[in-house]
Amino acid sequence: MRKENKKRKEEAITNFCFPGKLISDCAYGSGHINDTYLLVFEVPEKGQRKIILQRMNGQIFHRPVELMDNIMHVTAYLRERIIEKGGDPERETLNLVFSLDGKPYYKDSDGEFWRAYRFITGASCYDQVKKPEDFYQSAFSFGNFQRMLADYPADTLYETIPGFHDTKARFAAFKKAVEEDVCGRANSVREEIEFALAREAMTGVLGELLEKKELPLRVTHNDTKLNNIMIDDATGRGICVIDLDTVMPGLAVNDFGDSIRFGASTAAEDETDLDKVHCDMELFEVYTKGFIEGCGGSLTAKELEMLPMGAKVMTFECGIRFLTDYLEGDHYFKIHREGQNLDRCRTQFRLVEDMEKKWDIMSEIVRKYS
Ligand code: ADP
Ligand code: GN1
Ligand code: MG
Repeated sequence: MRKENKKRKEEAITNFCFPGKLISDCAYGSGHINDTYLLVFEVPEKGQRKIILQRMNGQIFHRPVELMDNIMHVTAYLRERIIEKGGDPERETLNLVFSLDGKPYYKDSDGEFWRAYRFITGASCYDQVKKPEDFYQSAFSFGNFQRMLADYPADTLYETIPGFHDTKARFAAFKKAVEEDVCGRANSVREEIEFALAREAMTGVLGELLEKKELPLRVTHNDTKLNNIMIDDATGRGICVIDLDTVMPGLAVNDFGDSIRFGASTAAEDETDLDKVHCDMELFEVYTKGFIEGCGGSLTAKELEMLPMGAKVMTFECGIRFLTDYLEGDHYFKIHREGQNLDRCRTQFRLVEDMEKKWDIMSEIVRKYS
């Protein structure tokens, strides 16, 4: 019989090289994928030490050893770049804690994979933009992350989720979910299904440009939500890019777009009052400026031109992923209430509609900073 989660967590905790005595342990953060815990240890003569412990989502990440190999090598590479620039590698990149048997993960007796990071102190992650400066900082950090990894040997990275931003494949999966309708939910979401079907054409745009080599493949983050950046509490600067599960070859415009869909929205991702959901053009501008500056002149003319498309396609893709998950019975994204994935889908589709209306303004803003 499988052990309950608490027992597995205890097993994991005793199998990492953690300092001192555990004094508290609680669920942490608002990610949709992994189970994250904050552990606090009391270390004699040194005070408290905090650790982030995560149970990696085995339903989603089928090759955790390869994934951790990516993270170990990418963080080691970033550490060198940060040191070269006189930065602080303890706070500006993730630092793995190894297991007692010297691995960057621990596999428990049920076959679940756990990993641990030293907690980055004096910094916070935000689920919504409180002040535009924070959004600028996240934009600069994600752009700079890409720039720092520009010479990283991309062919050594494993593809942790094949076809992660293959929007066409995501759309095919959505259509299959509608046809199969395993939960009998399709009839109640006809409007959303029609909305998606009417926009199929956009799913091929970026993939085709990549195929024609009009957009370059780069090492990208691929999950550039605002809450995947740590912002220094004292200086207000974006200090560390976290959540490196999906660092893989990808498109710069997708990294830009995923940030816009989450951070430039005037409402939460699961807001139920759609009248509150807009794509804020002031935030769009702030992010555009920060991302282009963070990339330090490395974006090509075509990439710059396609930034608004990245925003629209990433928002649409995320919407169809939420809708697919709702139709399939909510097995991918964690939910905390019935219908949450449908609500998430609806906000994304509302944002897509709003971007369609604001297309000229978005293009104008991008031109201003290009
Ligand atoms: P998920 O893939 O589920 O989104 P994340 O790796 O993004 O998981 O972690 C979830 C949350 O945990 C983050 O949003 C952040 O608040 C916190 N977190 C993760 N790593 C660290 C760290 N090294 N130091 C401090 N907080 C962290
Ligand atoms: C997930 O892990 P988290 O919560 O940062 C998802 C992203 C989605 C996002 C939607 C590995 O991100 O792709 O855009 O939810 N991550 C994975 O909020 O699927
Ligand atoms: Mg996250």
